[in-house]
Amino acid sequence: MKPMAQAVYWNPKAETMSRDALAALQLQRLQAAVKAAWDGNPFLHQRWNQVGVKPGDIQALDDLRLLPFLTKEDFRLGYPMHMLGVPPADLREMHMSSGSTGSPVAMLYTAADLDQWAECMARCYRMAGLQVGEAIQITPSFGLFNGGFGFYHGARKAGQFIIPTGSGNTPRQIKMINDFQVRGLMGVVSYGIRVLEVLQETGGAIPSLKVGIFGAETFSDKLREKIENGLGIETFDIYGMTETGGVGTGGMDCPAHVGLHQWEDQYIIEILDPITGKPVADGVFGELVYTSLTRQAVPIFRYRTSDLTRVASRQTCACGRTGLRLDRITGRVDDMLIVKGVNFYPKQVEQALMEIPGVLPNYQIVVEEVDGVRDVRINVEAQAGVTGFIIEKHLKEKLGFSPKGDVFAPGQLARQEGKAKRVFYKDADGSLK
Ligand code: DLL
Repeated sequence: MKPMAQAVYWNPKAETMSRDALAALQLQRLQAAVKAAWDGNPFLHQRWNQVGVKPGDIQALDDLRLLPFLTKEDFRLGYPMHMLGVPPADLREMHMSSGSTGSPVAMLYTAADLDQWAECMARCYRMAGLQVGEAIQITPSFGLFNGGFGFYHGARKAGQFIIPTGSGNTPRQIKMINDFQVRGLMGVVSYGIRVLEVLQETGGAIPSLKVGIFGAETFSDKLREKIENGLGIETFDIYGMTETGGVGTGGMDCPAHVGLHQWEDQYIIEILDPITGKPVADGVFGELVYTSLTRQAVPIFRYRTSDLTRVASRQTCACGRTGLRLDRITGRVDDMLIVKGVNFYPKQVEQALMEIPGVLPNYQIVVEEVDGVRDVRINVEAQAGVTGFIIEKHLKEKLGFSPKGDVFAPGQLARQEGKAKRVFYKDADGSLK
């Protein structure tokens, strides 16, 4: 018997639609979404009224630019339900992120919103080559963080065999992978590193695992290579955020690994100059801005993500998908560090560190003031033989400045559950914030 062909698309029509058809669908959905928000969303109605825009003004896709931006601050002020556009009785779930400042950002979902989220995620599962009935293990916590439930809702739709371990207890996670012949591991990037560390400590193996879908944090190509080689898997970079509706709503890379495929039938993507707010040309880095086309409870129009990327391509990909591809995320607009006149993002430090043989994936960037001048110290875990001098020399070559490098034995630097904190600020009393 001939083996059954692998399904590569979850929704072939939406994923391979011509760009002309896509643009027509986007305009039709945008006009309907603006009209629905004008009629049913008091927060957006008032905001648009203030700037004098009405639904009838949206005649072409470019007219989107008439609408004012939304920012994280709007979500913070809008907490808990001031941005709601449907009757509260229509709500079925919520998720929340606390962000670095601790002010909560809540996302509310109707049944249709949960289905839209699951649709985006189901596309990601097939794109990573996971087929009906294949086992996946979901390692983010099941709670307010959207990661656990987002992977879950999508996996229910896509028909995966779900092992919902949630976070923690890595030796048990490894046992479950082997016991249930898990093929796909879902998690935040740091969790991929954690599994690798524990396997290396214990000498264990996870031969059934073939795919890792990781996201929620930036990760350099070098770190990705270490995770892939160490675990013997192919990894996929999955993107999304609370405000767009959660993990997977911001797309993922396909097996060609040339950028994050966007779900343009669900969202309009803009890349803007973060300072002027004007569009930048394809290929130029800028701030990613999302408009949702199909979300009901808290639709977003021109939401400024603060994430930096650029349009990698609008051409049909080798995988046949037609949605535009974005570069993997470089960092956040507010993540850029300026030290001794040199600008850099934490991801660049990570890439440089991972190029040094013997340096392990757990590191800290500590910003401190020495005699009134801002300086940076890099703490890394490394195998014997790696010295502070080696770190300093390599970073000087790669980044153009020379931070102090402190080397720690494996396992000595603090670890967080969930997303890793990489950048710390040292207070006058020596404590790290
Ligand atoms: O982190 C959603 C998610 C969960 C994505 C699990 C992937 C896997 P938030 O907690 O709201 O949601 O954080 C969103 O995390 O604006 C980015 O700055 C960052 N981020 C998310 N995915 C990636 C990624 C989830 N693949 C914020 N690469 C976003 C880089 C990412 N940064």
